[in-house]
Amino acid sequence: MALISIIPDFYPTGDARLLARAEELKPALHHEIKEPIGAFKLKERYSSEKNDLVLHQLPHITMGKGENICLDFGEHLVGHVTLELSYSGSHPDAPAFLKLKFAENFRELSENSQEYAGWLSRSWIQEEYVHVDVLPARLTLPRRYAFRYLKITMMDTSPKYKLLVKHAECMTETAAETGRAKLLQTGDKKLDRIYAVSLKTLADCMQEVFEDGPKRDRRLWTGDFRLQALTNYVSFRNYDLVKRCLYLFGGSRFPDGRVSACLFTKPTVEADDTYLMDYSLMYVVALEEYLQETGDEEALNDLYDIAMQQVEYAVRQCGPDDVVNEQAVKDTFIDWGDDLEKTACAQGVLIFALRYALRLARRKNDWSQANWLRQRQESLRKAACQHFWEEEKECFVSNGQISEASQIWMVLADVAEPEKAEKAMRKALILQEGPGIQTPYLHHYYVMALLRAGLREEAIAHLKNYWGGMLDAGADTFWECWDGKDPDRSPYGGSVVNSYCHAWSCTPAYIMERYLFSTNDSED
Ligand code: RAM
Repeated sequence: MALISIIPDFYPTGDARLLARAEELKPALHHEIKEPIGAFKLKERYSSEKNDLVLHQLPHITMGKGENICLDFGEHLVGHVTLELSYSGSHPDAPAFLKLKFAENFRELSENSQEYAGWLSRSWIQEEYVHVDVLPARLTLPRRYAFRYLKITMMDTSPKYKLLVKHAECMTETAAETGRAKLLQTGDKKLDRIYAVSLKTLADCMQEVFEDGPKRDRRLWTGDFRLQALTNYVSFRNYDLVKRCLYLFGGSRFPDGRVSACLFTKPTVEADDTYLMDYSLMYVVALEEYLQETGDEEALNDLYDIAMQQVEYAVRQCGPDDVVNEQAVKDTFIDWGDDLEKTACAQGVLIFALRYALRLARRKNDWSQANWLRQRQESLRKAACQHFWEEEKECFVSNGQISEASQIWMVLADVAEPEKAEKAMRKALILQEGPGIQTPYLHHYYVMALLRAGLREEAIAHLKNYWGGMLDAGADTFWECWDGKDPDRSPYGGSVVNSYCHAWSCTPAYIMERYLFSTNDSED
């Protein structure tokens, strides 16, 4: 499924006051200098076989035409790279022509990007061709990269000299105050590591906004943002960054008031011309959760109407039978993959969001709105039960399809009483066929639905299997998509553009802290 929305003559709104407030909340970035902890050569340019090098000998290893050196920084980094280059032999009589490839994980390093033929732009692949006219040189690259490995390939020198890489360093960037987050000790090593890696994932995505991924798309997406905000509350507690993002989304919207699925901040703040109904509803959820954390009256007063607009728009997408219409289903993301029948999911997300909208209305003492929201919540819930629950199958069925996603969103929406919710999630646990779950985004909601149905052990097991599976496959930060049975899977037609540090994958820390190993009980 290619998610490309192009609306000709799209002019998003610009609310100067909200955007000015967002600007005031822009975070200071924290920096550290990091150096490689290891080096190796790939046997062939695109092979996964390597020969290790001794790091302290690196400044003396000469590189001739066609040779490569890979630097391993030992952890995932986001920042700006500087290389100190020199030469051995005669005075260079021709420029050094290098290819630099940054890779978030080892697989990506050895992939040949020329073979990529997917639908997302190949410009996301982090590689550069560089000419260095004068050696020695100190080369600071203008782009910010997200990477653990850097492969330097000598495309050409001349017979008179060879290249030396004297030194390499990265000045990292993050808005997270990493010292503020404590690690969790559960007594289970795998869970503890999952916790630590999910915080690292979040920290690397925390930049001037909550980015979805520092390699790609490097921007603010509503669905990712809600999950980042939650994990941030149990770790780095940067409330201003959450508030800034709420104001940004509010400050630039569709002309009819809808919150966009994602937003650009440069050169100026501008909503993207992509609307996803479930994502715009997550704005409502995220605002309410932010207020639960902070009680921030200013944000409530400034953003309440915007939140209500999202709900009202979505409610208008329901037919006379109180079920979401075809357009709403088309506008709903839920997960990657073409095969998922999303009607039950779209209905579920809407009912779920109504719960949060209702809390907002109560906070605001807006009682007529609260009344209306309650009625809509109840009628959509009843309709969902009638429409999607199938007694003989003991689960929710969406237009003939049984999927994990439908069970998840019906359960999170509290559509059925607890026994039915448990049956639905037990069905999800044993489903063999169907569209499956493609991304950590839906895996997050899967774990939440297991917990809501009272299946705590199953939820823990899933955390360990799924996120633990990424660790076993070498993750330093959690990935945008992962399927242990098909490690090459990509929603984009080629895994070289996948993001290997992806915000929507950062929630295990939140789940463990708020639901599994903490004394603080939370309602949702
Ligand atoms: C991709 C990104 C982003 C996600 C959207 C729907 O472009 O992975 O994180 O929210 O899709």
